[in-house]
Amino acid sequence: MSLGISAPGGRQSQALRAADQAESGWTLTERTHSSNVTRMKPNPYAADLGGRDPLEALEDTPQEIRRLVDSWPAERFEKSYAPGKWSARRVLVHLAQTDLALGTRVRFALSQDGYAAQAFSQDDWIGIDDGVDAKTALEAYLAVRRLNLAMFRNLGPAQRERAFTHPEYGTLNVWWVANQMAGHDLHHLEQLRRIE
Ligand code: NI
Repeated sequence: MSLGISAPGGRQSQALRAADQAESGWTLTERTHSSNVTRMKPNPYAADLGGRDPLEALEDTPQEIRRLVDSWPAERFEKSYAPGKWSARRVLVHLAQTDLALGTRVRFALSQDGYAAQAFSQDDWIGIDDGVDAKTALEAYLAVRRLNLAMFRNLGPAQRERAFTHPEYGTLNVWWVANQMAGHDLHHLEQLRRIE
């Protein structure tokens, strides 16, 4: 099965394993991180983002996902990239939920001093919206992303550095979330590319 993304050596597979670990338990692995998040826990999807500008990736990846699945017949959305993993439809629901949750987290962080974010379980969340079809999930993801992208684009330097706390990640800032979201998209794009 083609992975769809070429990567030198074993770097990509290592990155995917680390991201899978982060995905399942929202735990963190130690790795280097970009300068704008120095002293913070590393973004678990940094390797997926690969040094790209997060704003550019946040704009492009949803469109890439849309183009990828545009011509899929309905039954393909029920297929998974690996045994026991989410179907394509659930991946799309998860992407929409993630933009809702993380976009909301950023808005709280921007508007409240000392904001303490709550963790959420992606496995508990997925069942909540499991009744939705793939097209609805995709449209929700694309629409909420447009809103979030406009928000991220509008942030000044102080807003990007606006800090909040997370029970597992510790002290983070708003721009860390932008990088997290951008890498997270690419992580799931890679999964969708593996569905035949
Ligand atoms: Ni995810």
